[in-house]
Amino acid sequence: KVDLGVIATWVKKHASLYEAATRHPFIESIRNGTVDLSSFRRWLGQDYIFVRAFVPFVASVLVKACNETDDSSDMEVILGGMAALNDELAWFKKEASKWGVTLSAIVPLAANVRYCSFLKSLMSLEVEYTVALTAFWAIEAVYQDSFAYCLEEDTETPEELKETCYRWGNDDFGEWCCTLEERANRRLQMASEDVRKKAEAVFLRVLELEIEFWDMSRVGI
Ligand code: HMH
Repeated sequence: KVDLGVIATWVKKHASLYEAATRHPFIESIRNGTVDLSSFRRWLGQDYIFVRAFVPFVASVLVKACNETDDSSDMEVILGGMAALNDELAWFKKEASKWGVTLSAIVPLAANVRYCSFLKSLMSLEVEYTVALTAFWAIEAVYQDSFAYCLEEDTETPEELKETCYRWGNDDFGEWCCTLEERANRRLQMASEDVRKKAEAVFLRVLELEIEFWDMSRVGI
């Protein structure tokens, strides 16, 4: 082990923003059992809209991987992520009916609209594969880190929210995120300084958008 990967150095360098995204008051409230269920329901409905917009973004990363990378492992890791999104959409429908949330009636709130347009901008052919791959990692890593935190020992996470936490907080998803991080690190290491700078900026933007996304759960309370 010589040194940290590029991504680990960024997480260290921007630790306070990373922590704001992964230890948000909404996540803390799930973890300590004080979560307001209307906030949870709002998050659930908004996240379903987000995931629907996330699918074409991930597809665009897959296309870039097939066109640009020398190594087929990238494609396989991204394809694994896409397959998981198929289950995820089905899960949202099931979970929404359990909580009495009508998905067809959800209107995306401003922060969600901003996040979905950001995803759209990343789908442009002008966005380098390495930059898009880094964004993909960051988006998944924030959820993995946040929900795994709610499943640690001696937490008060309500029983009825554990399945949600487990969806992103489980160890297999954690390992998949690590693999994705390694794939992104490999590309970042061989990238130009210019591309590395762009990828770092995109990482920071994802963190900001994730914070605003969690903030949405608190609208009106
Ligand atoms: C807002 N970020 C948001 N929603 C998600 N479902 C994920 C990340 C992870 O898939």
